[in-house]
Amino acid sequence: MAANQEKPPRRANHAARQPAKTPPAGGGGGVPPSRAGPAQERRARGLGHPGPGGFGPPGRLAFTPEHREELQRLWGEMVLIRRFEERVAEMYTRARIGGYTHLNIGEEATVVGALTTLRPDDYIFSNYRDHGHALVRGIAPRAIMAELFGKETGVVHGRGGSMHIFDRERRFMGGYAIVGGPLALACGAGTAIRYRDEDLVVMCIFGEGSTNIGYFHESLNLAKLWRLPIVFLCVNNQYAMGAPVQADSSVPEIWRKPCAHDMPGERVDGMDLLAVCEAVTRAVRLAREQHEPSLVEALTYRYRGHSMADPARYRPQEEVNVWLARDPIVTFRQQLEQAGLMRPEEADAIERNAQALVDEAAQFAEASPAPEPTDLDRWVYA
Ligand SMILES: Cc1ncc(C[n+]2csc(CCOP(=O)(O)OP(=O)(O)O)c2C)c(N)n1
Ligand SMILES: [Mg+2]
Repeated sequence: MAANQEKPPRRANHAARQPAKTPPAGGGGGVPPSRAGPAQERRARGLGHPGPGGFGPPGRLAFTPEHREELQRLWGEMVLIRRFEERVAEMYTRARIGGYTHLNIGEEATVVGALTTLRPDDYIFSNYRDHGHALVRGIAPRAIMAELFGKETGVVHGRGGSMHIFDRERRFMGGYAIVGGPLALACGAGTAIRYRDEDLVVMCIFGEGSTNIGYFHESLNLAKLWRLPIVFLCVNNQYAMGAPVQADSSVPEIWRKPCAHDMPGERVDGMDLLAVCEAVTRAVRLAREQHEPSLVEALTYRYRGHSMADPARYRPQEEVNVWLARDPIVTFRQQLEQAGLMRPEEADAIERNAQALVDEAAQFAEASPAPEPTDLDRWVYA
C-alpha cells in the first residue's frame, strides 16, 4: 500500500481526450499530472506553438570571433570521433574487437552538432551506432575502447560491447540493438521528467529505417499526447542496412512523418554542424520550455558499410563520391580557416591531441584485464 501511495496520480480520462495544441495554464493538455504546479504554469507560457516555418528563434553559434574557442572544440570532437572509429575499424579487423560494430564515420557533424545543444543533466538514448554519441557525452575514450575490447575496465565492464554503451552518471542511457526500441524508452524517461516536474530534455537518436517500425509511431503519439520533453533526432544516412530510404519508407522525407501526430518536424543538412546545432537548439528549447516534442531529421551519409561486416557494395561509387566531397570535417576546417578562426598549426595540434587520446585508449584497452570467468553473471540483468 505504501508503495502505491508513492506512485504519481493517474491522469483523468478527459485530459487524454483534450487536444494538446497549446498547454493550458497550470498543466499540459493530456499530460500525466505533475506533482508540482507553479513551475509548470510558468513554463506553459512559453514560446507558442511553432508554425510551419520552423520551431522558433534561431540558435546561437556562428563563424564569429567570440565563438572561436567553442568552434575549435566542436571541430576537435568531430576529429576525435573520426580518429577513434578509424582505430576501432583497425582493431576489429585485427580481431581485437568482436561482435557487431557500427561506425559514425561521415555522420560526425550531426552527432556533434546535435549533442552539443544538451545540458549535462539531459538524457540521451542512442542506438547501436553509439561510439560517437558516447564520446561527445564525455565518456572517456579509453573506457569506450576497453568496452569494445570486452575488458573489465570498459564503461559497462566489458559486458555490453559496441552496441550497449551505458553511463548512468552522464545520463547516457544506452545504445540499443533493437531498431526503434530506444524511442519507447525515451518516452519512459520523458514521462518521469513530467512527473517530477523537472526542466530536463530527452534526446532520442535513431536512423531513418527505424521510422518504419511500430515503436516510432507509438512513441511519437504518446510523446505528443502527454507533452513529453523529447527531441527525436533522426539520423537519416539514407540506408537501413542495404535498403535505400526510398525503398523502405512510403514517405522518404522523414521530417513529414511526425505531422501524423500533430508534431513539428524539420529537415536539416546533417553535414553542416552549425545548421544541425541551430535546428536542434530550437527543438531542445521547445522541449524544455514548452514540453513540446519534435523531430529533427538530419540528412547525412555513412562513409562505411552498415557495420564492419558490410562492404557496402550496394551503393554506386558516384553517389558515395558526392557525399565524400562534403566531408564535414574537411568542410568545417575550411570554414574555420577562411573565417580566420583556426590557424593550420592550431588544427594540427587538435589533430595530434585526438590521435594521442586514441593511442592511449587503444593501449589501455589492450593492457586491461578481461572479466574473470567467476564474474560471469556480475553486472548482468535479465
Ligand atoms: C526490431 C529490429 N528489426 C531488425 C533489426 C536488424 N537491423 C539492425 S540495423 C537495421 C537497419 C536500421 O537502419 P536505420 O534505422 O536507418 O539506422 P542506421 O543503421 O542506418 O544508422 C536493421 C534492419 C533489428 N536490429 N531490430
Ligand atoms: Mg539509416
